[in-house]
Amino acid sequence: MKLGITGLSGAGKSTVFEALTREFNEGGNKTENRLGTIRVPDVRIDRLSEIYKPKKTIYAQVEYFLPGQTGHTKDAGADETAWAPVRDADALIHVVRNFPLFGLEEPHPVKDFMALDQELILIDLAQAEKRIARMDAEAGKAKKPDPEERDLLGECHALLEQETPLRRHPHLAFARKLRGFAFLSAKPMLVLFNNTDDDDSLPDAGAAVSEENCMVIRGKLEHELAQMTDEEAAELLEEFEISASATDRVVKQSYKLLGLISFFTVGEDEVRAWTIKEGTSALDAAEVIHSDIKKGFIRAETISCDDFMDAGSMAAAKKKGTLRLEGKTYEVKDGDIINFRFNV
Ligand SMILES: Nc1nc2c(ncn2[C@@H]2O[C@H](COP(=O)(O)OP(=O)(O)O)[C@@H](O)[C@H]2O)c(=O)[nH]1
Ligand SMILES: [Mg+2]
Repeated sequence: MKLGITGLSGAGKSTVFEALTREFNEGGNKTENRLGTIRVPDVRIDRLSEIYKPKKTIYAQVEYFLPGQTGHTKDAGADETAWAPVRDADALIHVVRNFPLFGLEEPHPVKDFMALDQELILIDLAQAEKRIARMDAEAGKAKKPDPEERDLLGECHALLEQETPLRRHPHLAFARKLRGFAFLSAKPMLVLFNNTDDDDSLPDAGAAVSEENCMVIRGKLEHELAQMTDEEAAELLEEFEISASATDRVVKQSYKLLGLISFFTVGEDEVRAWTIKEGTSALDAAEVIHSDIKKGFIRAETISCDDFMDAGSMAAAKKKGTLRLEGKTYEVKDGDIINFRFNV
């Protein structure tokens, strides 16, 4: 699962990527694709690790992908090739410039956001149109095209024509029959307004972005913070009156955007976060750890992290009845601590 970083040229994509991943590439090759894997901060794992003092502590991770593009430039039109690198991303981070940059016009964050969003809608529209025309041409033939797919595409087409991104309509965005199209506007999106150092408020955007997932990041400031020692960073945080780096929030939000949650396994050897899709059953969660655990699944000994912290220990939790046995079909919740009982 990875998030593709997109945005107009000069929006701060490279700056944000480096702040998030802490992988710096000063004066390096700007046209190379970059992939960064980083851990998802989680206080629950911090606490569990303090309690169990394991040999290893493993956090969940997310991946960010920065295409080594020449970039989207204004007035380029709906340039499909510029989007090709993020086609297979599971979600998009759209970085929007909200700071003055020498050589570029004054920032117009909302206008910029909409320009690029419209581009992605147009590309989807053209793709849907082409496929619909093909299907309709084949409708009279012996091997008829799938009517369900045709209906879904018709729905997409109508929405796209009204400049509505498909991500607003989950039944289309997640439709199995449309998966092969990898529509760009169907991908979950986080809009990151990249502000100047002394401004941490969302731009006045009105209705235009009210339905989007929006966050503010001060890219340059975060980029500096990411290169500092903890003491230096603390000083800067104080100076700008911020309680914590925004990158942590962005990373957590990214994980959520992908529809991912964590369950935990604990012990003296290892405290570990495991990543699953929201809605995953205990049986399928078992497989994430090992196929044998799924095969020999008996029960999932389960407690929420909060209940565990309340009880103080597994023994106390058992007495209180908050440590319980769940079966194969139990839907695992974010923050469950699970011990799978299995038989091979
Ligand atoms: N003042 C300010 N400058 C920034 C910020 N983010 C990026 N920049 C600068 O804007 C320029 C373009 O940034 P870059 O990350 O290369 O943009 P990209 O083309 O989207 O990858 C660089 O000179 C950055 O140092 C920011 O938040 N504030
Ligand atoms: Mg760049």
